[in-house]
Amino acid sequence: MPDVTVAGSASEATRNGQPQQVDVAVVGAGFAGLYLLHRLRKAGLTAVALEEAGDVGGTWYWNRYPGARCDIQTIDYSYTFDPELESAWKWSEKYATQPEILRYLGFVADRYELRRDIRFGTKVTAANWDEATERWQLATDNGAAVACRYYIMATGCLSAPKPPEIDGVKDFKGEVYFTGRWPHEEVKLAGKRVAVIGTGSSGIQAIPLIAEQAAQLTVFQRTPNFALPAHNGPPPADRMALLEGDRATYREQARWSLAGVPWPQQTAVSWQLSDAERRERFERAWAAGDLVHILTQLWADQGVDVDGNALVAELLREKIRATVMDPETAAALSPHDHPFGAKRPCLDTNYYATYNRPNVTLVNLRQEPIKEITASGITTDKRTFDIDVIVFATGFDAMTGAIMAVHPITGRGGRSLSDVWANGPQTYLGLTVAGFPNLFMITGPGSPSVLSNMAVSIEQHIDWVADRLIAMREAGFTTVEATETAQAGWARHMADCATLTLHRLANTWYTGANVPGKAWGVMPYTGGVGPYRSICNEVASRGMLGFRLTGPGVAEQCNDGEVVRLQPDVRLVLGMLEQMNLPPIESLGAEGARDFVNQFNKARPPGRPVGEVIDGTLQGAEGPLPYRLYRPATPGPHPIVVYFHGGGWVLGDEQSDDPFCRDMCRRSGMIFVSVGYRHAPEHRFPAAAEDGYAATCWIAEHAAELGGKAGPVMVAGWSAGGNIAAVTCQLARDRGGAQISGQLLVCPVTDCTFDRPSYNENATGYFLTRSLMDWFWDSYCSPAERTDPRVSPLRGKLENLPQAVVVTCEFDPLRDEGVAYAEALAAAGVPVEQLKARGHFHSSLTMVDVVITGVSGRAQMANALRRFAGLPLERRQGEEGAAPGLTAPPREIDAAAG
Ligand code: NA7
Repeated sequence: MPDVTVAGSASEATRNGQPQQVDVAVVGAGFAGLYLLHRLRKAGLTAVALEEAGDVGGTWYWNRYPGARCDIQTIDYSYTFDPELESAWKWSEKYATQPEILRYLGFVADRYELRRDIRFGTKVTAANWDEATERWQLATDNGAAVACRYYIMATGCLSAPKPPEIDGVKDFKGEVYFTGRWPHEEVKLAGKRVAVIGTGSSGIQAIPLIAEQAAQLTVFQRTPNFALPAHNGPPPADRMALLEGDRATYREQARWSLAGVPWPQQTAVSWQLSDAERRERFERAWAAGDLVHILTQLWADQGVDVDGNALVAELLREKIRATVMDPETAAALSPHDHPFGAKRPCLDTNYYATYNRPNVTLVNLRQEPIKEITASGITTDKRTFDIDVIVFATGFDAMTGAIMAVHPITGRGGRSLSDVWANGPQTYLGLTVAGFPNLFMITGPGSPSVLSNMAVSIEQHIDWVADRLIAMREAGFTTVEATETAQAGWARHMADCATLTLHRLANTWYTGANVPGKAWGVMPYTGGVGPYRSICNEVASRGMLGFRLTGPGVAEQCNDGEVVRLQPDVRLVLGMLEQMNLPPIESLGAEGARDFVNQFNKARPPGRPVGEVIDGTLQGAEGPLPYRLYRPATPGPHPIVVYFHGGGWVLGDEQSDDPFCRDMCRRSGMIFVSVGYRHAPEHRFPAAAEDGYAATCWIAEHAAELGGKAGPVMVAGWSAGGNIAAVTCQLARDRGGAQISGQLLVCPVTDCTFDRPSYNENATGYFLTRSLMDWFWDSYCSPAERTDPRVSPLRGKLENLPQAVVVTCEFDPLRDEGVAYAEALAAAGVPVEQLKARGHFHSSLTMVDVVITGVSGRAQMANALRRFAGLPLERRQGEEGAAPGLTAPPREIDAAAG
């Protein structure tokens, strides 16, 4: 397709030397720029797109290297805004080639006559916010400047190629190509000695085709990547049937899915499946040749848990070993330094088999880094390669490069975006930046973008922005700007989401680690497309939460705040509970409530395997009580933790916190004995407290019989169980009973008053409600009994109690009484550690394998128990955050070249 030259729209302005005046200026005419023009035009806004290339296409204009294809199935990687467009275009392949995608974008540009508003061959060289006129002033390298109300970066995430950072590139006398800037003319490689540097998606797509042409191909690999055969061909019949069966539903499901492609949510976790079942699922995914499938459909823990992920990674490495004949080459091609999916996996056609060709050599830069590029070739630490052509497939300054590095953007008060982002990109929703009014980014850092089907994310972003501009026009607003509060909240939410996934455990372009000196951080939004969409909708429905809006003659509007304060998985859990529209538990009566809890618990993921689980009977205060013992798989004897389950003294039993007990047993390496104490209303105060104390004495006396270490025990409990654990410590001290070396109190009930702020702030909406607590108290105690320290331990004597860890959750009615107890213990001279779980609710830390962001909290609790028992602390990869919500620190990327 011949390139189009500068469109006519700027010519008049150019002639009279005036800036071109438009409502909206857009940078880029790729997937995003084209749809923007269409949407803005439909909204009655004047717009111009400024595009450096000679035609539409964006990334698909530049990336013309051999083998370039999309890696999301093309039926999904398409516009969906117009059903007629969908029926007017048929993709010929499952993964279309670059020329076909470019033809598609040209077809769209023609169909909606978009080219008339695009100035091709035009680069923006500077963008300044003019406070006086409240417009962006853009300088360009071709034709008129532009003045616009709104400035929208539709620059893509992978459009600023990264310099090769290898000494001597300029000295090389042969041909040099970059995959991201491939020539339009045919590149002849036949009979030549070709080097490819880089084995990301571009390298992996190009290498097999280059190998077929070149006399000799040498691949210089720094980090091996996981690749999956694309099994290209016509669009698969099963996916086509799904799409064509009900196109509207299919598209809608994509919009609310996690990755922007409709696949069901997996519920089975890896340890529930046998080796054969896992292999069967894996082989099905391997045969499907689909990244979203293999990344989401194997088992539920593959993307969030290092152990669940390691199982996939090993199956993939097995495939590499089975394909590549030379074991040394196979080993070099096998990734070991990152979880599968943490770095963008690739789709390939004959990639691994290419290394069986006699004309292909793999150079492992981890073993022999490139020293320099010379006039005639490439020299490593060990050898010299004579080369005619070098292909750099070295990637991009991703996500921020195209926005920040391409031209200076100066916002309010003369602040430049590069300064504001010097320590990493800061955005609100990935769409806007505080201090840069009326500036929007499509798929910017902080948006699901590259972790999603871009086509779906682009349409969502653009629809949201266009709808906001229309609403502002109707209300008379002319400026919109994110607040610092909202932006800081988004950064926190981004970090919380990143804790949930394994992306933080790899050095990749997602984290900026591929560009020397770039600030480290997970740049795309990892919370998923559907949750992101609902958050954007919430921002709009809550009066543009986190934005300041101004306009002539209208009062300023600023509904400041953070849109998501809950941990992302807590938000999902609470959202699901809300949708279930459950009756208040307290309205069910004790029996009804117990049935409900049993049913509810049946639906949760099972606990993980431990060494042994034994059910038995112990002696309580007034008779036998059941217990369940969890023993670690490691050799004993182990220290013993006496555990009291939650349930408001009314609900639950020795099995009801099963996943939590298993998890804590595994993490701490200790025996957990969960006690089935008596319940109210059948057994009212002080039955539960007395049982707690009696059970602890019995367990301490029978430690050896139970296979535990003789000596002091520890006590732990959640909610009302935390109350029993705290009370047990006071009784043991006063009555000279069991020796207790430490107490772990998770969201404990410590006092009978409801007047602390958390009881009002979190009275409803966070599962444990104020009225449920009211019912629990009424069931267990008369008003006169409530101040007794055996149920309100905060009112007891606190000196000389065992050291403690008190865990509280931000969105829990019990938060403040937990904090009060910790503070009172400290004031009484008891060594106490407080763990405050930000963004969590009452059940967060016990909902194992549901609230994944609770992992680091449980890791810290287990370490506290180990400290109580005098054992060394444990560190597991990916769980070392200092508090729930913290991301792991970056690791150094090895310098393998230059
Ligand atoms: P990627 O995925 O960033 O890959 C770039 C590759 O180049 C990767 O293997 C890098 O190794 C390697 N590289 C980069 N710099 C050097 C130097 N200096 N020396 C040696 N090797 C180097 O970019 P792609 O274009 O392949 O793919 C980008 C995305 O486009 C892709 O994920 C799809 O979404 C589409 P490293 O891993 O950094 O050690």
